[in-house]
Amino acid sequence: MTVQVRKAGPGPAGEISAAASPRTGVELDVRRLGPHIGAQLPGLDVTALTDAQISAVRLALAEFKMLVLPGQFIDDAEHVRFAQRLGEVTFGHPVWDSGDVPDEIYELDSADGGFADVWHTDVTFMPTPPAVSVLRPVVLPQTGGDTNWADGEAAYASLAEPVRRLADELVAVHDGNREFGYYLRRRRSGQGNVWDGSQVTELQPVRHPVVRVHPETGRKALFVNPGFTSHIEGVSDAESRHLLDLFYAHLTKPEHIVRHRWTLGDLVLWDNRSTAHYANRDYTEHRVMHRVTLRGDHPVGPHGLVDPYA
Ligand SMILES: O=C(O)CCC(=O)C(=O)O
Ligand SMILES: [Fe+2]
Repeated sequence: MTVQVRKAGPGPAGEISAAASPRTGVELDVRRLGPHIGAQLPGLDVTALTDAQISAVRLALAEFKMLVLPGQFIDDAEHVRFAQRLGEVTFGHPVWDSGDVPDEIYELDSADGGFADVWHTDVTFMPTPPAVSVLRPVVLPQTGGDTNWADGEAAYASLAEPVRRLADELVAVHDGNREFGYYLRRRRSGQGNVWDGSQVTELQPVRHPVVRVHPETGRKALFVNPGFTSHIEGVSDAESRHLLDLFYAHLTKPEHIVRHRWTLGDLVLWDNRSTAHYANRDYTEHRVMHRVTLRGDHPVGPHGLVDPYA
């Protein structure tokens, strides 16, 4: 069954009605959070969605790139079950020990150094980074700790055409060692989790296209991030630095950002194939977030697949 999320013009209350295909009769209320990225889907219960609603959420995610589903007061098991309906759930992280929480949960606890105040796209240091992340707050500060998402598609589309052509040709290296290498070697004795069917024992840097073609929409997005991209291949160090600075500055222009102020009960989904994100570290109180990720594929560039280890 195909469900189409149809975009309509802004309604009286600034709402977009995105009705699903009349053929299925599935209705999904969509309130856009910006012209390019982000939408709120009110009135859903993620523990009781129909298959058609699940399909509609997936389509909305590819279209809007970041979705907020408010009012989902769920536990870890319900969080994982919802994610399992959207795709194949991965380990919470390729190398991180999940500790007290289920294997599928990646916990970011501010009391334990769990911050994400560097722009990044999740786990791009692996050959198959997760396609989608699903995040919920467990403990929130009174104020602060907002999360920002940058729209890699809008950023790519708004580059000048000759720069887009240059970006299309480039391959970048992503390296998880700076952040997780020591942890994997010392804290886990080189025995990480299973990712893509095999156990992670080292974090070999991987190659990905600088421009990623979305497997569902065919749209192109900038796919480099300061969290994990180490350099651009085949150019000088200075050229790599300047090119990456140009791409990062452009990616994170305010026009390309949606900022979310968290409320307990929010469940936020984002598409890692077309976005990057950053969590503000501007609070002193406790903040705990739980994330579940969906298995992704090998990034495809404008010229096709890029061998991650060539
Ligand atoms: O803490 C946040 O809001 C985001 C954390 C993060 O980067 C993630 O869950 O992937
Ligand atoms: Fe992240």
